[in-house]
Amino acid sequence: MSTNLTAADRALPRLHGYWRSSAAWRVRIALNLKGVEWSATPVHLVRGGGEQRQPAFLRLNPQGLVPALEIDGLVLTQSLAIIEYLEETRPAPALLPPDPAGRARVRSLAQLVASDIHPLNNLRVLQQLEGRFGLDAAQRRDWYCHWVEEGLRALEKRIAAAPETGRFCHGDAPGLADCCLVPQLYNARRYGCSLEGLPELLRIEAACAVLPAFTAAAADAQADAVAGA
Ligand SMILES: N[C@@H](CCC(=O)N[C@@H](CS)C(=O)NCC(=O)O)C(=O)O
Repeated sequence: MSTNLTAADRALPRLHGYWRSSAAWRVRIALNLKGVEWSATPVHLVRGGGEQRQPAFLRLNPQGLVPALEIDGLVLTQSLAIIEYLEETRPAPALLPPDPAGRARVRSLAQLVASDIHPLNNLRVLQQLEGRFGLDAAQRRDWYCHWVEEGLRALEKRIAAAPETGRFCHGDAPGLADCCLVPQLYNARRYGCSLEGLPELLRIEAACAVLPAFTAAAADAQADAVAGA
């Protein structure tokens, strides 16, 4: 890390996110696992058409998506890139295994969730399906659960079949893949998707749920969480 940081740079890392955003949630878990103190700036994704689409946030991330993390004088976006940055600048505890094969496996599990399941079900996609193509709430839910269930079934097969799986997705310490799994399961439940036939994923979720880094990162534990929403 640079030694020429200004006072502002040395301020607490600031995570611009939303309590129920699974991408922001991944970063919250990673920050907590690494023991990085951080502060939250909520970006309400729905109110007034979405604060992520307002100029103030677009200046941080022209893509109009959370999370954005201000850290070390930088503004970082894309949850997996942010977590990789944390891994490189704050290596302990490691969220990726030491061996290339292990790292490829963990990144592959993480991307199964973050690159293949999540983008199909993002808010802006659901809003297009509803507003432009006229899907009703039941059809939108069908779409959502189709991709979640298909993706999680594949993830379950990969986790169940692999000797590298331990108490967590890879070995006995939580890592990048677990950061992605936990929020995705929450959102699957939120939309009433089936979690049948996913014993390994649910076992790992339960192992994560007892860790303070995960409980503090949970959607409902965030200051901007809306009870019963
Ligand atoms: N690939 C991005 C995805 C970010 C993303 O899709 N964030 C969602 C919340 S989970 C968002 O900001 N959605 C706002 C919208 O769709 O308008 C990442 O991993 O950070």
